[in-house]
Amino acid sequence: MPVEVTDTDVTLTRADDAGTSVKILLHGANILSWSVGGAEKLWLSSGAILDGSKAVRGGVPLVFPVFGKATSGPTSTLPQHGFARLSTWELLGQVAAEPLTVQFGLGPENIPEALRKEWPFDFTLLYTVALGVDTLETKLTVQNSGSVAWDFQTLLHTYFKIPDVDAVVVTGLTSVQVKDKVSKSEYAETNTLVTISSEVDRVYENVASEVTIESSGKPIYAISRTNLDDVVVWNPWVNASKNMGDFKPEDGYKTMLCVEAGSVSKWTTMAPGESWEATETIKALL
Ligand code: TA6
Repeated sequence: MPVEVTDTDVTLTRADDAGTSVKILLHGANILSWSVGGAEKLWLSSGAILDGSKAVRGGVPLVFPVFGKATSGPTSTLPQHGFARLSTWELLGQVAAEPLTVQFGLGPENIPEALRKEWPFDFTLLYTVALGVDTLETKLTVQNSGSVAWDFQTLLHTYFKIPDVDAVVVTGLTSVQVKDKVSKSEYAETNTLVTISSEVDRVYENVASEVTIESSGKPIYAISRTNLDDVVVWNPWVNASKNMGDFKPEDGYKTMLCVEAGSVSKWTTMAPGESWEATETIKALL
């Protein structure tokens, strides 16, 4: 069965490519697993809460309408990273056979009432997930279906599974302006190969190049984006991992790296009736 649907999740399986599948939880439209030829490409905490009571620790959480925590404005009373990952999305159906593609939708009626009250705007989100032979393509369409303008940020908070954090580098970020949340500083990235040897929490702004993740000198993921100009790189390392109850195993930081495509360094304003679209395509190279 190319598309299997349960009460809580949807699984796409490529009939002609053994072991190539993607599983999406309806809660948050959170991709939980992406396997290529039997090899898992995403990191999911073994302590992840999947019952809809909390954001999922791992896979690809979807951040909307705010990245992080705003200190002012209509999103300032929303939880960190907004409500999209805290809401149950609707499966709208299969929309293509090759690549094997399904679409999910979210509107005001789908989000928890308490959060709807905090952000009372009319909107529609359409989230499309396409499984290729060795690619995972996601597309987010944001629509203002109301009569007043509102602003948003969005990001795909992808937890990549990596062999060894000590052997990983990220390329494509040279000379990019950085907002570093660990050192609380701003600077231009001077390294051609960004390595991870402590807690990293950086927003790379306006990244023009394709970004790749390499392990032991070999590219393992290539990330291409449209309309997602920023890239967040996050690894919680030892202490922050310990401080997250759902981050398991505690040394899981050694085999994960978040490289997150987003539009977060500025706010995008949506006029009534306006539609906005962004895509991310991840290619597994090994
Ligand atoms: O994307 C990086 C980040 O903003 C970090 O600052 C850290 O908070 C991470 O997201 C996880 O956030 P969460 O709300 O999922 O615990």
